[in-house]
Amino acid sequence: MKKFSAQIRLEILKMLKQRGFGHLGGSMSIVETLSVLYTKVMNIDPSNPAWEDRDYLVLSKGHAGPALYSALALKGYFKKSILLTLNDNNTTLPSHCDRLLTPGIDMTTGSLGQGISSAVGIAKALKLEKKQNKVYVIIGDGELNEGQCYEALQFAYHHKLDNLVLFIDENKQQLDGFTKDIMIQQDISKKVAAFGFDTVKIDGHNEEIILKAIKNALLVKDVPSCIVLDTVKGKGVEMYEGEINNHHVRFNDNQLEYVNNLITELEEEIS
Ligand SMILES: Cc1ncc(C[n+]2csc(CCOP(=O)(O)OP(=O)(O)O)c2C)c(N)n1
Ligand SMILES: [Mg+2]
Repeated sequence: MKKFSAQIRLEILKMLKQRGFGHLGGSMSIVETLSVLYTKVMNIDPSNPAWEDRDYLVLSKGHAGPALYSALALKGYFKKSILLTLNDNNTTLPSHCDRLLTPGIDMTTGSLGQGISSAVGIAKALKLEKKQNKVYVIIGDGELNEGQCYEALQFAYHHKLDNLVLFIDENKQQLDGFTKDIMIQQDISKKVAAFGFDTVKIDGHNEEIILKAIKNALLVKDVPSCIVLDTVKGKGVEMYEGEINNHHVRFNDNQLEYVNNLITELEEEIS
């Protein structure tokens, strides 16, 4: 899992380097979660992305597309070389996730709050069909400012969606600042627990702990689960970790050199 995390991080950096800019912070904070889901948890068939028995992943914080695209390419949903077309005209990898363009993307996202609503709908539909598929959904802490998220939480509890695992990426930052300065959120875990979710808060950068939390979540019956991920925005790219402007970065020459060095380090670590 650790190696897969490093590989995802490496691919994100290569994509953003090629483009010269991109959503770095929120991509890096979910690397370990994606790594665990795609190596140890999800029931998927990369050669058949539309397989009807697959588990679903909805990346509600759709701007973190580069992280998910990297995981999908590494799993073989499409060629790794396609990653370098991020944001190009006519690319299959737009900056935000699009289910009609990219193999392995289960829901189009980018308008914050809407992905979690789609996810609870998918989970309800699967329940109605008495199917065993699981639905994983990742939202941002800033995204929680969208009231629509709370409607989805109510819906998930009311409909006993124990086939749903919600991840909240609590990296304490959103687009242009710290969540505490933009909209105080108090204790996110307690809030989601108050909606009836089986909720835990864990280190979002430790693969073993994430795996254990997911395994526990899958044992819960009759209520949905939530795993609050204590994370660092920009994790693994020290220059940007927790930095106020790390949401969408545009590299200058110094930053590009730094990224190049990090790419070399990661390549050595992986080989
Ligand atoms: C409905 C909606 N409002 C505003 C935006 C613009 N926007 C894009 S990302 C972002 C911040 C999101 O913060 P968070 O959910 O914490 O994401 P992360 O820190 O994980 O990158 C905002 C406000 C949007 N995409 N959708
Ligand atoms: Mg955030």
